[in-house]
Amino acid sequence: MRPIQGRSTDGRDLFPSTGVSNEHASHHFVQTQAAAPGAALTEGEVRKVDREAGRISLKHGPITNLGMPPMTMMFKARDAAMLEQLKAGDKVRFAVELVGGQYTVTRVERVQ
Ligand SMILES: [Cu+2]
Repeated sequence: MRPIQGRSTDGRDLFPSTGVSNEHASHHFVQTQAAAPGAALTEGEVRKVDREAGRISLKHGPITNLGMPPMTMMFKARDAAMLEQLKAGDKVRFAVELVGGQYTVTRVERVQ
């Protein structure tokens, strides 16, 4: 096997100024977060509140401390009382942590 090189056989540069060299790995460092775990607030919208079960369904943006992409999913509320003021359609900011293997909303506040 011949190594892939940036030069053709007559010596000219095949990829003169694209910058597509061996810097690939460095891209990943751009996304590194320095925030304390569990501290970041995530934007979301309430889809459903189940006060009996102490659960809430949220359509959420990226959750940086958990590395989770945007989606709609069910969360456990750390305290069912947190859900009293909330209803479907509310815009919220919330914090999520993994507690006992469950994604748990540890803080939630309504956004006007
Ligand atoms: Cu999710």
